Amino acid sequence: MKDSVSSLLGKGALSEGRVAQKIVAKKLIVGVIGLGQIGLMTATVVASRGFTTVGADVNRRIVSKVALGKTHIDEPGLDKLLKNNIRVRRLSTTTDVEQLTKESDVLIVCVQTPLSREGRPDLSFLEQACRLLGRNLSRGKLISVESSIPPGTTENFIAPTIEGESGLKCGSDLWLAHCPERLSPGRALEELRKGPRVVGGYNKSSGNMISRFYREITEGELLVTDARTAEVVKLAENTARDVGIAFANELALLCERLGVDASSVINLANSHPRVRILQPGPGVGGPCLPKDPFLLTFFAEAMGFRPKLIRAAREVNDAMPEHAIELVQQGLAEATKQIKSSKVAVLGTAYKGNVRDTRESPARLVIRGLLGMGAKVTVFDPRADESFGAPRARTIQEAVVGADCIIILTEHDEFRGMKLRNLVKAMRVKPILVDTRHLIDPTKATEAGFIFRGVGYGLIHRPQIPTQLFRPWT
Ligand code: SAJ
Repeated sequence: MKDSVSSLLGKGALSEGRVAQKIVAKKLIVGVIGLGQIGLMTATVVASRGFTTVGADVNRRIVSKVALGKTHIDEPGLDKLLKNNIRVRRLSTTTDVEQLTKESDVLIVCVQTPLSREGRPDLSFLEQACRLLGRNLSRGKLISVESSIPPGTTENFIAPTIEGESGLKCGSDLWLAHCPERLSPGRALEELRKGPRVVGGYNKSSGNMISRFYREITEGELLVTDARTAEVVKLAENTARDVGIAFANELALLCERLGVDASSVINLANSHPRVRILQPGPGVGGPCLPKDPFLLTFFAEAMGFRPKLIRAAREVNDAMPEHAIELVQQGLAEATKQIKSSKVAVLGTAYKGNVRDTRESPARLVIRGLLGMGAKVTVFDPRADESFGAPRARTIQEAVVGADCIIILTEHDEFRGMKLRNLVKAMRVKPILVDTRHLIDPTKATEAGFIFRGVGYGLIHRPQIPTQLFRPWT
């Protein structure tokens, strides 16, 4: 590459000023490694900001698809933005990471960091990417790792791997930072373009240089810190949400026991200016929340720290699909029906509302559980194709016809305005509605003829609280 950063720099000290000028002038080539959800959206947004961008993936099918301007990811606005950038040739794709590394000035690593079967962080994809990078690097490159990684990974794993392969020194021959991705499926492009970003530099100059690059990508604030802090920040964000949801779920179970409606409790409590309780549901899914608490705690645990709250929150959330099944059983018991001979219509398999993503969706466990108990299950999701082994219906009506029970698992907008009386008419006698997402007004459901159950809905039965509990001394 004639005017690449490395050729400009020569052998002397890295010149931050000259590279910074090239960043502002968008004269750098950006290589994005990994064209999964994060990588593809990142590459598209970086290209749309005016940088010549190349996306690489080992999966040839994805690479050829993206090269034609087609996406394998369902994200509002992505399709159009990708097509535009491919058309004007600002974005291209390759399977050749080695060539990409040689030609790019900025490298953004977006490979997956899953948990292994034994629940350990699996950094093999990251290691492979760092080795390939290291073997093909030259001085003066900017490397940003966006993948979620356990605390200490940049310092103790990424930098030594790159240095070992390249013979270059991170922080002096090249700039390295961990800039955790922060995009929520459904509004990801907006968050990439406008959201604040944390830039965790391997050293001070890495943090400064790489934040200059992100300055050109997002209009949001750039918060520069060290790499290990950034690693903890990312995982803490999702763990805090997981713990918050676990509180909402436990509160919902408590309200069911006490004969109170959790939905009213949460709305009223949230009128307090410093309280923000999240929503209970059928469990926590998606690619991040079920995994990130383990990435956060795994190494600390190996070093002798015993997390209590974080682990308990995971247990509470993991138990919710089972509770959703219990609500179906409760409803069927009230209708004097057996689960074995019943037909259950499941509405929603996506892990959250208004997306088609079903990764780690609680619907998987609910559907498998119902099928395992002998129920006949039919699934309808207006957005997701996955049905977790149950037959799929094409419409709500088709799913509910002849059903004994409906269970709502995802808060898609399509399920909000359902005509309850029409559903009742299509179902068998004593129809049951289980709402795990607080989409349906329980009074309206009962008026329409349903036996109603809901996560956190305790108004079915308000138990007498034993009087001796109030005066244990008498
Ligand atoms: N959920 C509830 N109750 C709630 C909120 C969510 O039960 O009040 C459930 C959802 O239904 C879903 C799961 O939690 O099953 C996760 O949904 P989410 O919207 O909380 O999170 P994700 O996985 O779609 O995206 C998260 C986001 N993190 C935070 O909000 C802290 C996003 O900003 C991150 O970029 C993303 O993880 C990521 O990639 O790390």
